[in-house]
Amino acid sequence: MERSFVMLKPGVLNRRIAGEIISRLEKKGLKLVGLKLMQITAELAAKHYAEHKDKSFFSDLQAYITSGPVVAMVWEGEDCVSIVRKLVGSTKVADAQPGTIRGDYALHTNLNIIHASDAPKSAEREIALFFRPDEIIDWEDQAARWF
Ligand code: 3AN
Repeated sequence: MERSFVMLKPGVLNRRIAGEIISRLEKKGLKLVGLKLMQITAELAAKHYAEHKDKSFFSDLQAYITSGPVVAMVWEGEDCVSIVRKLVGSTKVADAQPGTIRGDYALHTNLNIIHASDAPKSAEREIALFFRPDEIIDWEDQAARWF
């Protein structure tokens, strides 16, 4: 089983669409094993987006991601990382297909609503940044035979 780190960025709570987005991941059959509301610090944002620290959009990205609460989540399932990336859609919102989360809910790339790990290795790193091991619940999935 693979895990992915997913984060609903600030603005999602303002728009009252957190439930709708979480529902899309649930309906796919993925299993939610970690969930919390967090106010991210500038330090945590810098660690999370370390690969972008020299990009022109980094300061805007850091300011945005720390501007309000985020919903941090860990999802689990077979091929979870790539499946979630497909549900999320392209980074550039103009390329994000209708039916994907970014395609349906985001108009601006710098406010593209949701983060999802891009590879299993990044998922491990990001989960460790945002969650203590005891905050992830390895619950027994009675419905597993359906998915
Ligand atoms: P993704 O979130 O799809 O993995 P990354 O890692 O390339 O994409 O970018 C991280 C975040 O930085 C994006 N979610 C978006 O908020 C922001 N971002 C990426 N590229 C741009 C860009 N060209 N202009 C503004 N913001 C960007």
